[in-house]
Amino acid sequence: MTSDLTSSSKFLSYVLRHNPAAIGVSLGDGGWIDIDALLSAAAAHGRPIGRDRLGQILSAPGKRRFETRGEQIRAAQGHSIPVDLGLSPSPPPEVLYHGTVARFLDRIRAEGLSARGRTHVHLSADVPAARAVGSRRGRPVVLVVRAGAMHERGYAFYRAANGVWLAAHVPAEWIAEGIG
Ligand code: HQG
Repeated sequence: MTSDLTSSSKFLSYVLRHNPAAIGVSLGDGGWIDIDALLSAAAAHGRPIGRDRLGQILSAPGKRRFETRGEQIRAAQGHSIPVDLGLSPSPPPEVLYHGTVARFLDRIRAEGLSARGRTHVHLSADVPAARAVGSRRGRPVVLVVRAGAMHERGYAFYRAANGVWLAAHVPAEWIAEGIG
């Protein structure tokens, strides 16, 4: 993405995941909002994003951060505000990965993975994706989560529209190992 597109995408992520009130809008059930209402409010707050640019953001390769439904849009995952995405539990692959950094490992080994500021723990289906998440904070460490076994024990997993896996919590005993 160009830096312009990235900047608009980050702004929309911020509004739709964390702070719709920043531009005076609120999200409906499931975190959806009318695209026109969103773009007008963004423009009124000095962040004009045209339909063309939104289309480029939506179709950009890589992580699909937003999903649309008719004339509505929402963040596919990553919320810190309470949004019920309405996802059904789904059987996960045998293993999922979580990208983090070394300084969090002691606490993660003690407490497991917690959602921290977000509504869910975020898990990736492949190592490169997890490594990319971890590298936002420094040298990445990828943890292997025994998702299949967890699921058999009754833990719920959800797959967001963009393929990110979500869980409420991953107790430490289900974290198998770290890949440096
Ligand atoms: C860590 C991005 C101490 C956890 C990504 C992570 C993702 C603990 C940080 C999405 C812990 C939370 C989410 C514990 C977890 N003690 N630290 N018990 N449990 N942590 O940003 O997974 O690119 O809320 O390892 O791609 O990093 O912005 O979660 O380092 O999908 O679209 O606490 O955000 O999406 O950090 O990232 P975050 P995350 P975008």
